[in-house]
Amino acid sequence: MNVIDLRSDTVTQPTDEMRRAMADAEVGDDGRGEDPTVTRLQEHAAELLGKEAGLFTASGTMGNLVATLTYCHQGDEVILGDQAHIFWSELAGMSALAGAQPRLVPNDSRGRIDPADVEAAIRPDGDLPTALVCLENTHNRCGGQALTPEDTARVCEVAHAAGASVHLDGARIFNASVALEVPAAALVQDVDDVSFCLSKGLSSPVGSVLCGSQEFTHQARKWRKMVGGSMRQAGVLAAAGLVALDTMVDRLAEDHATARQLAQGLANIDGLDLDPESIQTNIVIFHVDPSVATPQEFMGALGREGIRVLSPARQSIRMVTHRHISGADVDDALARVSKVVKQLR
Ligand code: TLP
Repeated sequence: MNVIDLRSDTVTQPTDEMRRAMADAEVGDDGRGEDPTVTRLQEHAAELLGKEAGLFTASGTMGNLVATLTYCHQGDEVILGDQAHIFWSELAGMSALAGAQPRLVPNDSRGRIDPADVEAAIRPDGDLPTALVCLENTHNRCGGQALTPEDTARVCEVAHAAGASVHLDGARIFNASVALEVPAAALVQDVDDVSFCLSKGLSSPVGSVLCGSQEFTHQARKWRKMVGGSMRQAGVLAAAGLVALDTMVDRLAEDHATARQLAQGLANIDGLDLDPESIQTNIVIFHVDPSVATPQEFMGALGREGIRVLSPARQSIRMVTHRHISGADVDDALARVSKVVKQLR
C-alpha cells in the first residue's frame, strides 16, 4: 500500500533541477558575506517582495526569532494572534531568547486580527512598551487563509501610529499571492519585514529569507550570528532556493486545486465537518464528530490505511496538499478516509 503523506508541505523533496543547481553552485564564506549564490538569493527575494534587502535563515522559526530579537528589548511586549504559529509552535523563543512577552488578541476564522483589538492592547508609554505586532499570511492554524493587502494595512496603520513595528510570518506568502492573484510585494508592502519559507510548498530542502530595510537586515545579521545561524558555503542551499523561486511559485495553484478537491470529498463523508468553500490554499482543517472517534484514534486508523495527517487542535485534523499529491492521490485518500470512518462508526 502506498503511503499518502498529507502531514505537511514540508515533506516535499527537492526537484532534479534543484539538486543539479546545488551541485553546481558557486559558493564562498557567507559568514563574511562572500557567498555569491546566497547574495543572489537574498537580492532576488528582496526584489520579489519589494523590500531593500534579504537575509537567508536556516528556517522559518529562525526568521521569526531573529526578527523578534532585532525589534525587541528585554521586557518589551509583542502583540500577536491567539492562533499564531509563533505562539503555538516556536517553543516560546520570543520569551526565552528575546525576553519579550506575548500579548494575544483573537484571530478570526480567516486568520485576521482586529485592528481595534490591537489598538486596545497597545500599552501607553510605560514600563512594558509594545515593540512589535506579528501577522501571519497564509494563516496555518486558521486553515491556510490568506490576508489581503487591506487586512494587513489596517493592522499596520494602528501599530505604526503607536510606534510599534510589524513583522509578517509569511512562511507561505506565495500561496497567498497565488490564491489572491496579488503580487507578493503588494501583500507585504505595509509590514516592516517578512520572513518566507523556501522549504514548504516551494520544495527547497532548507531555508527561509527574511526581507526588510537595509538597516533591519544589517541588525538582523548580527542576531542571526548570535543564535548560531551564520552559515559558511550556504550557496549549496541557496541555489535550490533560487530554483524554487523561479519554478515552484506558479504551480502552487495545483496544490490549492487538490486541497479544494480533498475538502469537497471530505465534506461529503458523514461524521466529518468542514466548509469546502472556505478552502483558499493548500491547508484543509476539519473536525471529526466525537461519536466517530477522537482525533488520536482517527489519526491512528488513518495511519493503518497509509494516510498520514496531523492533529493541530482538539477534535481537528489537518491535511496539507503539496507537489507529491496528485488528483488521483486525493481520490485514493478519500476512498481510504471513507472506509476508516465506516469502520470506526
Ligand atoms: N509549520 C510547520 C510545522 O508547524 C510543523 C507545518 O507543517 O505547517 N510559520 C508558519 C506559519 C509555519 O507554518 C511554520 C512551519 C513556520 C513558521 C516555521 O518554519 P520552519 O519549520 O522552517 O521553522
